Amino acid sequence: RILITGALGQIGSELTVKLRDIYGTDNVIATDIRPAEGQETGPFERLDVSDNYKMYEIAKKYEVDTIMHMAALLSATAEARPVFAWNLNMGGLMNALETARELNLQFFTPSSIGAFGPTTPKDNTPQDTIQRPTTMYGVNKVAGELLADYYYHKFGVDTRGVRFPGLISYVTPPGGGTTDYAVEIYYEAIKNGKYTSYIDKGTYMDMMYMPDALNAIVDLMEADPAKLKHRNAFNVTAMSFEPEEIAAEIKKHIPTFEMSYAVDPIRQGIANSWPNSIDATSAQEEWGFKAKYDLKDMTVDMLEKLKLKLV
Ligand code: VAH
Repeated sequence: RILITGALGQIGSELTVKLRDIYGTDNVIATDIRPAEGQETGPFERLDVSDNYKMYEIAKKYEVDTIMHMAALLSATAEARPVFAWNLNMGGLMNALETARELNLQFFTPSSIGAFGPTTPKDNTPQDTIQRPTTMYGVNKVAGELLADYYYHKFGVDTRGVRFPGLISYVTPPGGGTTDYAVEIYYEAIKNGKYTSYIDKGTYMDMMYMPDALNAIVDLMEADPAKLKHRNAFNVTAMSFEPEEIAAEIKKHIPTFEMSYAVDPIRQGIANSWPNSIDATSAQEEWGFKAKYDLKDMTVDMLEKLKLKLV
């Protein structure tokens, strides 16, 4: 059985559905600080990840063997509320790791390309390299990677993680991220035929379509541990693009689509501190990571699904 924190979030909401398809509805316990409000499609519990006692109780009650800790504040929100972000992101992670240690659970939590900073090599960023991020989110992600590795080496907890790029999905929009423009642009293209980007043209960032992200989590968690040279966390990516390129891809389907720019200095500053493209060789070699969707395929699917959802 699997316990998911942040199950109503951008990744958590789709991860819950995916895992229930694979392992059975009653074997996936969804939890979130927010009420499910009738979205329940299986076991659901209210959980604020700052409450380590309740987290332990839920894990024990359902006799889970795995915890997937997805609850966190994303980069822009964390930058606006750094102390709150530290307390929630690190406090929640520590509680999840302690629950995994006490109950001997397998453990997953995502890191991010945000774990890299301005002094990290920007192109084809290696798996093992300098990590001195200049955002609170990045500090949380680097500390989180080190803490999860510590729990593996010190206590033998089977911790695993990936550094996700910007994730694009049509189900649950992200909240408070820097890469959210690459999700918003599809919604706006369908609804209004135009989009004003807060990220400037020429700003390359790694991205991935949600189906590939979900497959990566399942593949990593099911991988043979003997083959893992790394644990927290693997670089994974599917594509790298800048706003003009995603706009051009949308224009192939909506020729009248108009792109404009109103750069947000805060989120542009965060984006500038991140890599242009990262190298996913370790994930490919150690557990067979492979992304299926590129910008072309993702755009076809996003526009098709959003047309059904929005009109
Ligand atoms: C964010 N979507 O923008 C998240 C992610 C790599 C980006 O960490 O903060």
